[in-house]
Parts: sequence; C-alpha cells; structure tokens
Amino acid sequence: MKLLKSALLGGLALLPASAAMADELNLICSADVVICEKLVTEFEASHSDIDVNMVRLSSGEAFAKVRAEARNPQTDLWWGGTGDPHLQAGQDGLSAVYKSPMLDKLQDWARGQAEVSDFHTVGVYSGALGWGYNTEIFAEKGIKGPACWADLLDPALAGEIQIADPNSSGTAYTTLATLVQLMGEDEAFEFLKKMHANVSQYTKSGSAPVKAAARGETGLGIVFQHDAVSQAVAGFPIAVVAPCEGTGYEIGSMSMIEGAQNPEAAKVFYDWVLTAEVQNMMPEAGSFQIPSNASATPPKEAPDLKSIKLIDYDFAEYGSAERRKALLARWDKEIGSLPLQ
Ligand code: S7P
Repeated sequence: MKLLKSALLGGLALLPASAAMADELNLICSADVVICEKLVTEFEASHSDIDVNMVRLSSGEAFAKVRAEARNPQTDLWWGGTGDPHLQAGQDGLSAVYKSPMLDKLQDWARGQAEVSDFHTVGVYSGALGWGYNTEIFAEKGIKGPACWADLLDPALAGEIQIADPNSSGTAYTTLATLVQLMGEDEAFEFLKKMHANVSQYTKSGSAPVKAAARGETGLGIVFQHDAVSQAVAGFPIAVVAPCEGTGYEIGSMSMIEGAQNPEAAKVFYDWVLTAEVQNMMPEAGSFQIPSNASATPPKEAPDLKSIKLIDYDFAEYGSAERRKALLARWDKEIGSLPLQ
C-alpha cells in the first residue's frame, strides 16, 4: 500500500480502484485502545501490503456504527468487545458468515460462539466480571472492601462507585445481563436502583471506572476483572474482586462485516489474530484476558476462571436482538433517567 501510494502521488501508475482498496483494512477495535494499537502495529509490521485504518469504539457504539452503515459499509472487520452485540449484529444480518481455517485451533467456548451465531462471529478472548477498588481510599475512609454484589448497596459507598452505561459499553451490558440472570429481572432493576445512590458516574467506556479508581478519582469501578488487574499490574493500589454470589463473563468476539469493501484483507487479519503467536503478545499491551487459541498461554496475571463462581451465562438469550433491546430500554427508563446524587 505504501508503494502504491507513492506511485500514485508521483503520477506513475493508474490502478483500478478495487486494486487500491484491496490493500486497506477498516477496523473497529472494541478493547482497550492500548491493545488495539498493539494489534495494528504488529499486523502492519508483518503485512506491509495492508494499511489498517483503526477506530476504537466501545462495544455498543461499535454496534451502532455498524448498524448505521448497513446500506454502505465503511467497516470491514470488528475485533473485540463483548460478545452480545456481535451476536445481535449476526442476527440482524450486519455481519458476514466466515468459517476461518483457524476454527479448529480454538477453545470450545470460542468455537461455540461461532456455532451459536451460525458463523457470523467467533470468540477471541474471555474474562469474568467483577470490580476493582482503591485500597488506599477504602483504608482512609475506613470502608470494608466489598466482596459481594450485595455489599455494593452499603450507604458507606455513597458516591464511590462508577460503572459504564450499558448502551455504549459491553462491560456494563454484561453487568446488567449478569444481574438479571443472578437475581431475576425485576430484582436486578431494584438492585440497580438502590446501587444508583452510590454511583457518581455512568461512563461511556467499560474500563474507565477502574482507571478512575486507580487515579483516586473514585473508590470502586465495576469492570471486567482483567481490566482491574491491568491497573494493579501497572502499580496502582487496586484490589480485584470476584463477587461472592457468582458473576458473569464475556466471550470477547470478532465479526466480518456484511458487504465489506475489503473482505480479503479482513480475512487475513481475522485468521492472523486467532493464532497463538499473536494472542501470546497481548499481555505486553496490558491485556490479561484468557486467549481463545487453545495453544496460546493464558497470562499468569489473568484471573483464573476455574476459581471464580461463574454463572451459566446464556449468550444466545442475552445476545438476542429482542432481549438486548428490551433490557437497554428498561435501563434507560428506570436507571439512566434517575438524577445523579
Ligand atoms: O479492555 C479490554 C476489555 O475489557 O474491553 C472490552 C470492552 O467491552 C470494551 O469496553 P466497553 O465496555 O466500553 O464496550 C472487553 O471486551 C475487553 O475484555
């Protein structure tokens, strides 16, 4: 692509538009921006013929962009972010069917994500939900570190909790769906209403709350545990909690976009990012999820999913267009509309 650009700039060659477009990849990346940049840098270093145009968007925002572009897709591939909106995109016909030759190299849960979506999406990593809290703030204020979801209702935590908005954030949608599966829908909304009294902010991005806790701007962030681990590994006084009642988890996913302008480049990235070699590099970017390639080595810092009480998260149900839309609408009406303290 770089050679082609200079040739065109020098007026030396006139190539058909399709040839030029074949060397570009328009990528939405829905994990932490540091991870996204690492992937793009490594991909371009090993594929000098493909230029990647990457935009980082939270999972719900990415879904909204893909849906808005449905008649004229500007995106080729959507990597990362929680699985639910990827499943909805598949159901809505926004993503393409692709059976990667890498599928049989993946963990069962990652291949299962492909099968449940009729091969519209695939699992790229996994991680459990929980929270991280700032041990110094809690010690100064004499507050006991919360170990259970129920502890988050303690009035001593007034103004100390941040969580993202489930419309934009896959992390927050996973929290909402987790609470519904743990408690029942009406009870989960009652819980969220009570917890609202302790919430200072609903952020756009899912990992922002624990970054704020790390900087001492809030006491606690409800996030994926691996995002809390990243802050602890970076040296911040963050304790990572797996809630005692049990918790949900994500199958971070990847989807090729239906009608993509650069499907061949998208397939090259798709197959590359599912290799063990690439997934083993992710911790260098502070990414401590469980990799989907069965031969990749889970980072030693990654929370051990076997030691966490995980719910039997129903990905098909909570990734369905109908359920996701209804839960988000109810959240907007009953929680998002409440004034912050
Ligand atoms: O940082 C990694 C990660 O937690 O980010 C993704 C997350 O969904 C993106 O943030 P949003 O909540 O804002 O959508 C996760 O998939 C991933 O593990």
